[in-house]
Amino acid sequence: MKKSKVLFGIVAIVAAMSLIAGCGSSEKPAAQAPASQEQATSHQGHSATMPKEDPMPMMKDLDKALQDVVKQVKAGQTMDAQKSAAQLVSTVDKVVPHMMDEGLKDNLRKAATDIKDSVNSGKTDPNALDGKVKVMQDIIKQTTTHLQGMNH
Ligand SMILES: [Cu+2]
Repeated sequence: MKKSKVLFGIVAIVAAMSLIAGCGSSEKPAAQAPASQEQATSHQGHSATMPKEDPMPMMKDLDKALQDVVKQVKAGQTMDAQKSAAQLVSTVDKVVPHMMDEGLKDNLRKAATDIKDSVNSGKTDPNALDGKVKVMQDIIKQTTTHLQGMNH
């Protein structure tokens, strides 16, 4: 009998504590409400359909993969260059869901695919690649600016 009373007491305390904790945590979203409302009305906001990840580190990956492709093609490391080019395209696929500009999406995809196709052909002329790389770098810049204009 005594044991069950003690047990009941513990249950009551735990229940009271979780109630208090519940109150505390429900205050936070209320305080943040104005900010999220602002996001909802902005057309440039990070939409609910987007993956919950920051695309900015991906832009760095994109830059890195592009530099790797250039280095490896110049060094004649075709296999490595093909891997880096595949990395370039898969990183683009991760960034694209965060973009809200259809034209820019297409340009980014096309620039990455162009480089991949060129590297995969096996006999990439480094000079011809330079032109494609410059195009890609310019689009990466535009994409970074585009993504910075959103709330992530
Ligand atoms: Cu996003």
